[in-house]
Amino acid sequence: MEFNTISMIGLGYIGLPTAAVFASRRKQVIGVDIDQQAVDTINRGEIHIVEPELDMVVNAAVKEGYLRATTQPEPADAFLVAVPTPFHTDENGQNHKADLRYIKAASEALAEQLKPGNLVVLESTSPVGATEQMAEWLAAARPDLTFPQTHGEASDIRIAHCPERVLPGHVVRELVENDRVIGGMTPKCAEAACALYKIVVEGECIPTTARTAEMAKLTENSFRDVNIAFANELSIICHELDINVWELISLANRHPRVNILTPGAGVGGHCIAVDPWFIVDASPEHARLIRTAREVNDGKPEWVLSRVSESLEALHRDNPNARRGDLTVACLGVAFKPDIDDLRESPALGITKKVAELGCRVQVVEPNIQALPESLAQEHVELATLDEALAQADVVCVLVKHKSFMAQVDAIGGKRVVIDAVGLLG
Ligand code: SAJ
Repeated sequence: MEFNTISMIGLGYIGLPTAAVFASRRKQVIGVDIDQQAVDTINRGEIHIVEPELDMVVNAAVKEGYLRATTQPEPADAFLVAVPTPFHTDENGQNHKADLRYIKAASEALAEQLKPGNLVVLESTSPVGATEQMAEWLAAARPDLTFPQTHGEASDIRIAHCPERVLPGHVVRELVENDRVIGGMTPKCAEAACALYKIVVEGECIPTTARTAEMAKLTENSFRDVNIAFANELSIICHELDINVWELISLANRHPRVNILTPGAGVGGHCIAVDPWFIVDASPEHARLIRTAREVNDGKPEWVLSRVSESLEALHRDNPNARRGDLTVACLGVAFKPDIDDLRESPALGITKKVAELGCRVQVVEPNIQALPESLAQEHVELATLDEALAQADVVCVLVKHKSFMAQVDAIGGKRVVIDAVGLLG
């Protein structure tokens, strides 16, 4: 199977880097996105997302004529789908269900361009069965073609799932270096997808079934979530028992078979806090540990907030005449993890908003942004430098372990009331 033209449907955090990396291997890549602004930006050789090194790769690919973006799919040898798969909950915040509407829309849009011999790969993190569902949508749109679910190895169209597994901040490197799990709807589908990814992947391409590949991705992120939940739970227990959890973890990790992750302000981003729910939804009775881990991690910001409230109460007890608005809390970090500017689904941002609701003045120190997000646009909340915040704050709350904070550990640790959610002070 020859892949000269590759179409990437969805040009977001995964789709754009993937498209650019294929283009850097001198393949003709047609990127497709419904967002006209993103399309225009890319066609100028620029990028609309923040990811180290990506601007250079996209710029070169566009300038050399290998990458072009458009809003409508065009014919290609292979179509890769990297669109969002969010979940929705009921009115009580329960019953997390995967929302496949973007996969459906992408399938319907690309189906018009399919021709015999084409390969379609779903990259979006998806619940088990989503690839088969995508195949059904494609087949419904193109009754003139045959698909693996009805014609097996003899089908006109090959279909596979190859979940993305790159870490934001290291996407360009990990896209090339990481191993890829490649789940075909049939062995020939997997073989075709392996041949496609080998154009760019230096890691191993390991064939399996589509359902196993879907579950593998969910498992990776759930494994991480469960282990972070263990660390977060330990941090709460240790606080109750007056034990330094950071020392405890570093001691326990000296055991050759123990490797505890790092407690924090909660689990943010679009992946680890979402994907485990796909497993819980598929097997609610049996996914007990995975569900509990989600609940533990989702509960952590509330616990950090309760410590801020307690500190403010204690300050009021010491100084009964002080009004709430006289007290200042410095929130250090609002990104969803260290050294990025991404505030999406950030527990630190959520905590900061709630601290602001306590009525105190809030100084937000986030060296990776230039202006406060809309959700913090209030009179008593301001973006400050670390020095300004340390000079004024009554309570310092460390929510993200940015490198620039680590350089100022002594100054931060010197403050009287410090709530350290991330172990900056050790
Ligand atoms: N976190 C902790 N303690 C830790 C590690 C992380 O509290 O010890 C928090 C972070 O602060 C952050 C969240 O967890 O809020 C997630 O951060 P992360 O860096 O662990 O992961 P993501 O969400 O940026 O990317 C993950 C990665 N998955 C795994 O490491 C198994 C990445 O490889 C996936 O491609 C990505 O999800 C995805 O797209 O699914």
